[in-house]
Amino acid sequence: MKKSEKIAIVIVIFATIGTVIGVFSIEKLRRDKLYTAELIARAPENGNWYPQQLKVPFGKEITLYIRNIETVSHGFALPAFRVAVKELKAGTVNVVKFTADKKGTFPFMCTVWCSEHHMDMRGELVVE
Ligand SMILES: [Cu+2]
Repeated sequence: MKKSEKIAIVIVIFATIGTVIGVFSIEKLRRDKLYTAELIARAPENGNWYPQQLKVPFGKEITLYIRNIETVSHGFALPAFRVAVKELKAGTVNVVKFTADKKGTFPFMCTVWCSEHHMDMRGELVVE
């Protein structure tokens, strides 16, 4: 084997390894930005939102699963991040996505008249 052939083989091996490492690095960076959270919707007399104070890390792309475990509809609004679900139907899971791009404490609330205590069906999102 000529010296130039050996060099060519080494270059191909390094290029292949480099590509694989590059792809995995980009994928890891993308995944590091993702964060998943869950919220349970219940009327105040049945325990209210759980957790009532939901903490998420700053700078992440949040996927929020909102599970309505009751037999009545609820709604969801998180005005600071322009996120809302008109109706969380009884027994369903709804998914909303937003970027937690500001730190602080932000209210979220139910937007469907679900019980006489509906106005107390509130919680807060803490981005830290
Ligand atoms: Cu409600």
